[in-house]
Amino acid sequence: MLTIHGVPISVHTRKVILAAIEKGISYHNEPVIPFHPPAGWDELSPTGKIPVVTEDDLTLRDSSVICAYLEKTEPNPPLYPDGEGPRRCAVAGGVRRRHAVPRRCPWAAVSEDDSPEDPEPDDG
Ligand SMILES: N[C@@H](CCC(=O)N[C@@H](CS)C(=O)NCC(=O)O)C(=O)O
Repeated sequence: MLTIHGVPISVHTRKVILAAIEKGISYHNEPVIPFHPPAGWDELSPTGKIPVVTEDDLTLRDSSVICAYLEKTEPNPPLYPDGEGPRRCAVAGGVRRRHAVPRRCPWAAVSEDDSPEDPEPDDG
């Protein structure tokens, strides 16, 4: 079974947990707090960051890498929309490149206030 090391208060850990739940993948959550890590944590996470996923002899670090792995392992339901444009938006939103994401992109994890230089669409 997949073990997700990290605590859900971390947005990156939460992202991985939500991906697993969405895909119906069973997991065990090992609640690692990065500022009070367990012994040997630096071997699992050389950068000290959460989340880390382990499964048998596999160790994955970085939430986007982990989500890409989950997407391959269990393609349904897909985490990313179809089509090049929406997919680019979703990936950019996932890494929170706030000002690089157009406001109209519905998949981007940005609020309207985050894109001040993106003008309102012209209604006319
Ligand atoms: N790019 C990483 C970022 C992970 C990250 O920044 N995790 C934070 C918690 S949300 C962390 O572990 N911070 C502790 C530290 O930097 O020492 C990912 O997507 O997994």
